[in-house]
Amino acid sequence: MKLLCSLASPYARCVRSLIRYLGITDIEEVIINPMENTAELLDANPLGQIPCLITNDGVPIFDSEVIMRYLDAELGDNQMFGGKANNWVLQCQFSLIKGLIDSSVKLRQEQMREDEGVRSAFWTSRFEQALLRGLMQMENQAVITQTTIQAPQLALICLLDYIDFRHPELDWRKVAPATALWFSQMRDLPAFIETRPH
Ligand SMILES: N[C@@H](CCC(=O)N[C@@H](CS)C(=O)NCC(=O)O)C(=O)O
Repeated sequence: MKLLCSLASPYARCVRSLIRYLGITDIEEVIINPMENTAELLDANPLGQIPCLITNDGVPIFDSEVIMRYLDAELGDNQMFGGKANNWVLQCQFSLIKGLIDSSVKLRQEQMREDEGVRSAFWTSRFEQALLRGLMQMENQAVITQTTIQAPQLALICLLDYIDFRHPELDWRKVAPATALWFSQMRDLPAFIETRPH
C-alpha cells in the first residue's frame, strides 16, 4: 500500500503515527505537496487533499479518519475507536479533537493569506477562540486521564504538536495546564517522535 502524505500535515500525521503504533511496516509513504495537484493525488482524491491511502488493489481511501478506521479494522485490533460498537462518547471526543485540527489548519491558512494582504482578523480570532475553548474543555475530558493510546489520544498529541509547530504564539498551556502536563508525558512515545512535524 501507498500513503500520499506530507511531513507537516496534522491529518497525515495521525495516520503516520497510527501506522507506527500498530507496527505496520508495508506501507510506502510518498511525500507530496498537495498544492502541486499531481495527477496521482487528483486521480485518487478529487479533493486534492492528503492523506490518501492507495490499497494494493489501487483503491483510494480518504480522509484521515476513514484511513485510521480502515487500518485499525484491517491491520490492527479494532480498539482505536472504542472496541465495542456505538461508543459515542469516545467518538465525540475524537470529533472534538478532529475539529480542533481543522481550526488549527484554517488558522494556518489565514496566516498564509498574509502574503496576499487578505488575512482576516475576524476569522483569525474565531479559529484561535475555538482552539482555546476546545482545549479548555479538554481539561475536563477523560481523554487526558488515559495514558493508553486510542484515536482521541493519538489525534490530541498530533494537534498539540501542530499548534506548537505552526502557532507558537498561541498560549494554550495557560488555559489547559492539565492537558499540557499529559502532553509532556505522551509526546515522546516512539510513534510520535518519528513523525513530529517539520
Ligand atoms: N478532512 C481531511 C482534511 C485533509 C486536509 O485538509 N489536508 C490538507 C493538508 S494539512 C490538504 O491536503 N490541503 C490541500 C487542500 O485542501 O487543497 C482529512 O481529515 O484528511
